[in-house]
Amino acid sequence: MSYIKHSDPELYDIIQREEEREHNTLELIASENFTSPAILEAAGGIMTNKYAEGYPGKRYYGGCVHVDEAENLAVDRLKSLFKVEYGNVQPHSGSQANMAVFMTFLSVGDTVMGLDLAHGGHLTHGSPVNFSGQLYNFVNYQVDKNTGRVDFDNVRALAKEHKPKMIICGGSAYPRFVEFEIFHEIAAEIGAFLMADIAHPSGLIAAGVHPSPVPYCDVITSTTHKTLRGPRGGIIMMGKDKENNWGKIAPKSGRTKMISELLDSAVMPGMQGGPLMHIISAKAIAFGEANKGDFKVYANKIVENAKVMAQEFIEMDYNIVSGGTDTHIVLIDLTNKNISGKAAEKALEKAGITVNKNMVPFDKRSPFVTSGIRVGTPAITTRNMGTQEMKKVAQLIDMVINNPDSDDNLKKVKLNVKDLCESYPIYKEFSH
Ligand code: DSN
Repeated sequence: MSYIKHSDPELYDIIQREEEREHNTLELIASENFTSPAILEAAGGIMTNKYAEGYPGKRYYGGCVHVDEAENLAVDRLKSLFKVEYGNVQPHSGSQANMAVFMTFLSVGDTVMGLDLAHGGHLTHGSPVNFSGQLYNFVNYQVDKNTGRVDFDNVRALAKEHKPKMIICGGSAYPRFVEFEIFHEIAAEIGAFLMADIAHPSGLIAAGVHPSPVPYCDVITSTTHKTLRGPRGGIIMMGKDKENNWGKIAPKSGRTKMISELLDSAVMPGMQGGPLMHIISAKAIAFGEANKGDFKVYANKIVENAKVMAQEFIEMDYNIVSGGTDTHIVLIDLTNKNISGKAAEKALEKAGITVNKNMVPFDKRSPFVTSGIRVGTPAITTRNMGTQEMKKVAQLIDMVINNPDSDDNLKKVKLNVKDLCESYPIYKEFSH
């Protein structure tokens, strides 16, 4: 029974078309996933009605007894999932989680180091079109041209030269393990804070399939909707809470504040208003799901699928950045295939395959055109596709890349995609 169908048929039709699109396409955007029906229910539920500015037990509004229970549950489950002492589940997105960390650890104008966007970083790691690049003095490190992996000689040299107050590790198109331990050594050598942005691999980290930043990083941010398979949102964590002993905020009460207190107030009232209690409730469900044994199986399959897909591409003469993957991401440099990322994304979409164009390290094209595409396995693994299907998906992509201008070719691929999707429904509960 749908209320929207009766009250707003126009929007209902739009949602139906999106549901059809999700069902009938191969979703290979590395940052997307399909949540469980329970998470959908909570994200669309009555908790959206409640204003709850503040934190559990310290709200600006009455009537918060049950949203307090939900937020406490989400925080407790998050802490148990990642084995951390501190968690904040209120950031509306990963970008806002990052902003709260910057507001806590940095002053405007401070120097920060992050991975170059074209080398796999993120807009909030210092891009000039983002608040991060506008408010802070970012210095970007890069990957090594031959290995496609973070060039730690470059990181160390830049760190010694620029003495950043904070180093950020992690990114949005880095296919290899983030080597938190080496970043920690370098940050310790120059007395910098170390922040991990695990928006992409957080589900893999929760499942133990990717090393954990917790022993090495002062503060950790993530989204909740990528490999973690929760609702769209952000989180902040610290393995250990510490005193704010760098004197940025003078203690008014005669007591040195804990960093957790500063992070909490940076999120709210620092830059957000009312928390999205429906999303926080859905986050609680997601953290509970990720703490179960079958999530480990799922996370292992994500990586196994990505490795098989990368190998299939290599066998078809594709240039895979870093020569493979340790994660859910396969980053393909299309330079030798004589097609831009933009043209590939467009042709693939016509054939029912969704990817995003992506810069590759040392890209000569602009971010609007790019020389590569980023392919990810979290969503199709949620559909239960396995290694045989990964080979097939790589071959279908190859058919498109080799003949992107032929409508007949794209139609042929689209029929194959539809057949594959029919065999792996997303929401069996919904009508198809
Ligand atoms: N937009 C996300 C991604 O696709 O990786 C990062 O914020």
